[in-house]
Amino acid sequence: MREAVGMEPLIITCAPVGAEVMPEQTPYLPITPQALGETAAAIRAAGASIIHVHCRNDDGTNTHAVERFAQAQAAIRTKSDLIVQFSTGGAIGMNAQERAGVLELRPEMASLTCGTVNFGDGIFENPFPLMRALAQRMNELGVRPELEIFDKGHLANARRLAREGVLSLPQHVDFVLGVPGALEATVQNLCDLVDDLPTGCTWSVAGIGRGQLPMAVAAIAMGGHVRVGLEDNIYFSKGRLARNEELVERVARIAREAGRDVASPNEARSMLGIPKC
Ligand code: KMH
Ligand code: ZN
Repeated sequence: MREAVGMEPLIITCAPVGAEVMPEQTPYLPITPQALGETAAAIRAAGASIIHVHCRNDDGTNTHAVERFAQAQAAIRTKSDLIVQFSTGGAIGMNAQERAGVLELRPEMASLTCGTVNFGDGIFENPFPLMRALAQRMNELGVRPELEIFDKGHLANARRLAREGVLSLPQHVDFVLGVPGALEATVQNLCDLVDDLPTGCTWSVAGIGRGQLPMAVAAIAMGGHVRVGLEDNIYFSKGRLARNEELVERVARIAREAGRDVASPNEARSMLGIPKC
């Protein structure tokens, strides 16, 4: 582990809405494309460089409709220079066509979950044929994958996809820790995953619920990157609901106080090998 001074600037990803949190739980979810655009401007000002996008219908229910993602992409682009990363995970139960369809809009990045996992009482299904299809379409369209790793075996699955030739390595990896049914959000688990990373991969961590802040602090110290946002955690502190920009701003402040700069979107693009916009 290197000293904070001299580490790469911190890339902060914000996942502002997700598929599972409902408007009854918090008033701060960006539901419409316009709200996603406003959120993009606010989180950019707070220090984010990547936005991880899910979409909702006007009534707050989840949707993976290509048209809605196109509107969100346009709104985010109008309001910010953030790296736009679409979810291909969608929501539990979504079929492969729905999940893959949004890639046709050629976002700069898209998530690629690298294995099936328990997800609360449900199962987030990611069999190899689906992973291959998503990875291949990303290759064809020039979309950079972010490998979503919910469990340790998912890194082995990514290496298998690479051996098969459908995924090039290294890539940017996001460890999602603390989902009920998957790997817990502990510093030991994070260290084990980082030790097992394919050579040259950059990494971030998304801690779920109360794991969000401790995982962010650990990543800042370890030289990794951080994802925050209401998709993963709706609280700023016990009993106090968060706004997305507050979660980003807190991580940026802690990083700077620890001697680590915060990356702009174009700095993040150059660190991740994505062409500047
Ligand atoms: N909503 C989860 C079941 C992703 O965006 O790629 C999956 C998810 C992962 O959110
Ligand atoms: Zn997501």
